[in-house]
Amino acid sequence: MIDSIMQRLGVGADQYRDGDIRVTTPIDGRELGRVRSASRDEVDQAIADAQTAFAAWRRVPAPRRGELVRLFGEQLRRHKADLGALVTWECGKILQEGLGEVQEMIDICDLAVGQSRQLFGLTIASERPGHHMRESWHPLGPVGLVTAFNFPVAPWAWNAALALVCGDSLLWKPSEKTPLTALACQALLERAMAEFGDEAPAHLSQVILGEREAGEQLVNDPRVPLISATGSTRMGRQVGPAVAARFGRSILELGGNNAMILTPSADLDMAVRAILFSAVGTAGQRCTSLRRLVVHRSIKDEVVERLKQAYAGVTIGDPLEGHLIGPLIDRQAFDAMQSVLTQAREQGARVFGGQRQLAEHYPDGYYVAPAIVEVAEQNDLVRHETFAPILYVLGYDELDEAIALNNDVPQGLSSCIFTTDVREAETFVSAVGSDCGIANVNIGPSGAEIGGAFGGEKETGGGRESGSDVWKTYMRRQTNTVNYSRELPLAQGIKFD
Ligand code: UN1
Repeated sequence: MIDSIMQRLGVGADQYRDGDIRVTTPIDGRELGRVRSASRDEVDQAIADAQTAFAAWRRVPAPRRGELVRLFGEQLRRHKADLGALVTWECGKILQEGLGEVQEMIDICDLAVGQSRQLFGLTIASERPGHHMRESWHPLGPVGLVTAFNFPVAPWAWNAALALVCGDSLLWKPSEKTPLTALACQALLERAMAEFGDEAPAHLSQVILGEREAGEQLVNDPRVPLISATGSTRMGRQVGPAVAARFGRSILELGGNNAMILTPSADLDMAVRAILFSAVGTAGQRCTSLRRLVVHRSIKDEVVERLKQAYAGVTIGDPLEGHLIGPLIDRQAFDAMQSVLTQAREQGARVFGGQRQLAEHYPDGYYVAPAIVEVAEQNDLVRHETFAPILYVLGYDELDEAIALNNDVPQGLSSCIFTTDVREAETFVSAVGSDCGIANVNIGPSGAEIGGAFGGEKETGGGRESGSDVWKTYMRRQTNTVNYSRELPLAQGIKFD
């Protein structure tokens, strides 16, 4: 099955049949392939090659660079079904979401193609006669991309599509849990490059397979001016300072602990559907997954009851076969979830669900019933991100209290309010409302579109990816002052003779 998919995507069996990294599917723990870690010297050479590629690529006019991304988008359209299925095989998210991830890639390619004709700078009024001032945006250099297992392809594409139109070369270190999808994306990009012709230099995009050391090497190398890393806050705590220590730039997309405030005026039918998708979707393994429900005390019992009913109706099973919940990524994820649920019980929380499912059928697949955990207060357990389908429920009386709870966690990625009261909605998205990078009204916290800037504050890392003016991060800004007069007036009126 995997072989025919890989073949259609253009990945030769030699690339995934042999090596030190064993790739398994979370569906049933079966081995999908083996890949080889790059050695230190190979990573070093890859960085040198990326520099050479950059030197050539930056000379290609930006709208032409956009043409390469357009061709890549065409490849993705053509191979959406296969790549989406491969995402499901490798990380276990349900097929609908695997396909959704590929759609996000297509969408960002479209955005980047348009952007390639709009890398605008400003013209600025000079205080001196006969002078022009302007801002130019130039390509930056090789971009190092570190991605996580839960979204094995889309975040790479958000960065890659923009970086390519901005004139940068790419070095991608995917999660060691999901290297096959990375090889597939690389193969599709190489097809687009072949169609595009010689203007696309060799090594414009490279995949570096390996464990943590390979990523560290990229992060520490001054020849890589920008590191964009998605993963845990623990990983970001190492990447951020390491890149800063060499004055590099980083985009960090780290943990989230996303809340929904559910008010008495909310449309509860909509809210329950939104909670279900955002808390249970991707088996709770999105950085934008809903983890905390802050619900008004007057409707709390009713909402919890409705959620329990909704949870009971969700089917759990093979993610390729139309169920709504697939497996967790691996045993460690399962153990971490169980340990958190045990602690919650010990602290007196009321826990619904959370048990392992289908263990006889899939001894090496970790399927779980999603859990609802009613807690009395927002303690350390709740404030910590557990990458599993656990939804904490907290009550509130006044909106201020709910907003304070929303904000009183170390992370600051996504958030939302369900209300039909315009005062409440506008307060939530105002300067004194949610402190997150994403704040939604009557929409869950996950499933962001690529048109906006994606990312969050505090321990989420502060990075932004995708739309809005994020392209600027992949370029270097240059301020130009041009004197077209025959005089040499100094700024600030200084006389120097
Ligand atoms: C992630 O979970 O790492 O907003 C990214 C969303 C997706 C991206 C999530 N567009 O849920």
